[in-house]
Amino acid sequence: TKSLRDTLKEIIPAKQEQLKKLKAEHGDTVVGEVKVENIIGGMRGLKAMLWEASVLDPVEGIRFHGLSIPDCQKVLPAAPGGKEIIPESMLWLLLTGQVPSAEQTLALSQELAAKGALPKFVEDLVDSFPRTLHPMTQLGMGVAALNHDSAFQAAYERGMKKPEYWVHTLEDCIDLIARLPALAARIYRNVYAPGTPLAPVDGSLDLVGNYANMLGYGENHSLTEYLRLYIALHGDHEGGNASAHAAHLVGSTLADPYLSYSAALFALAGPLHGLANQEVLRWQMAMQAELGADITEEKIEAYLWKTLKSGQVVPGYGHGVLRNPDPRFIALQEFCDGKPELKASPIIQLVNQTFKVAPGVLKAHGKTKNPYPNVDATSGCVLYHYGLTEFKYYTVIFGVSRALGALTQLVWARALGLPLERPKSMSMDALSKFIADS
Ligand code: CMX
Repeated sequence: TKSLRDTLKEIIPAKQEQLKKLKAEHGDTVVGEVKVENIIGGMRGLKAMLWEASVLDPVEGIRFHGLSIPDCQKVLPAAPGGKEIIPESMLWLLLTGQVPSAEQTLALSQELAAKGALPKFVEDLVDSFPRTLHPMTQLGMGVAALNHDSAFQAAYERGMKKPEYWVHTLEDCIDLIARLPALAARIYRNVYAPGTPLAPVDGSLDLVGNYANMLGYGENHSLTEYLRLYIALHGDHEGGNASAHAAHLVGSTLADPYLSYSAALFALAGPLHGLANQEVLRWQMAMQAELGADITEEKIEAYLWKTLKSGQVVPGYGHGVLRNPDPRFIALQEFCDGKPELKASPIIQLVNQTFKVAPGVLKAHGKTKNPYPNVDATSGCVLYHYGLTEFKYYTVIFGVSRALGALTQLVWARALGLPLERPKSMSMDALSKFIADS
């Protein structure tokens, strides 16, 4: 059976050819127009980036190399003894566009486990952080420090040739993905259970099996399966979202994958992006506390209006691109529906009840372009049900996941020789002058 590296070696020339042809034959084809509202509106909707692994349709949601989430759930291999997609099979799909066999997935799990231990100086660095430093800050700093061992950077200093770029980038990306669970679990231990033992990476476990084990939840098969699905599903959401775009921008300077991905993590740490799942839980719990035991849809509706009238957003609802309920939200809801203890959980029931009411309220409110839930509307609440109640840590789990897509793109950016990103900016005066002159 073919290895990941051989598979990539085989498919890269055709992709390079495709890009060459696009550039030579269609370089001046017009794809869209740039309006003033795009320039002042966060470039929303502008088609201006190349991103290979996934495409987000506003109505259907994300597709990974053309496969929808339900398609992936049908064809991507699970962990031995599990049912849910795992990050290894998702990573293989993202990188190659091909569905790996169970054997290929297992080989990747074994390679990641073999490379999963942290260098001692990174352990010491993370152990030196104050417990009060936000876990996302710790994760970003830990990832940046891992560039000490960057194969890309070392090869660049030696003077490697361009066709070699992707080879060393891939090695860094694999090493980084392998080390994320040990880094993220160490941060969890240090912040929430200092002084307690931390399991070493176990060569017989898959990536998330190890992560759950190091977090201290190795015995909880149901939570481990949830984390496998969660981390696989959050892996990529096309290129324009803030974390993926940050990695792409920094990577375009030929900064190594560790530095590029640490930039992505700091974007993910913002409340409008990855921090939202933490915000959702805080908000749903405040709702639960205020509404008491007998929660009706009328009471939820009144609470939603109160949130909106106080000038806050409804966390977990709305999206920069999506215009339908997020299929990742639906997949996580279905995971809960299949487990009686999750179905009976008060916090999951509250998420479901809110889902029945919130779209109507947001439509009546009339501001958001998408009145439906995004994945964050439920993801943190499920973690809470499982006893993983440390809100501030949730974005770290998202950060372990987003590496799959952001790092895949770095490999492809190097294989395709994509250039430094450098859009043109304009001042308001320059814009006004342009409008007056045109
Ligand atoms: N509740 C109330 N108002 C909302 C809203 C919500 N959930 N979502 C959007 N709006 C408002 C916006 O604040 C904006 O108002 P102003 O015109 O006063 O500035 C208006 O509706 C139009 O916004 P939009 O074009 O629909 O949405 P954006 O693309 O600007 O923003 C997002 C998208 C996700 C930041 C926004 O919907 C939001 O703040 N949602 C709540 C936070 C959240 O769930 N974030 C997680 C997103 C998923 C992720 O990236 O991880």
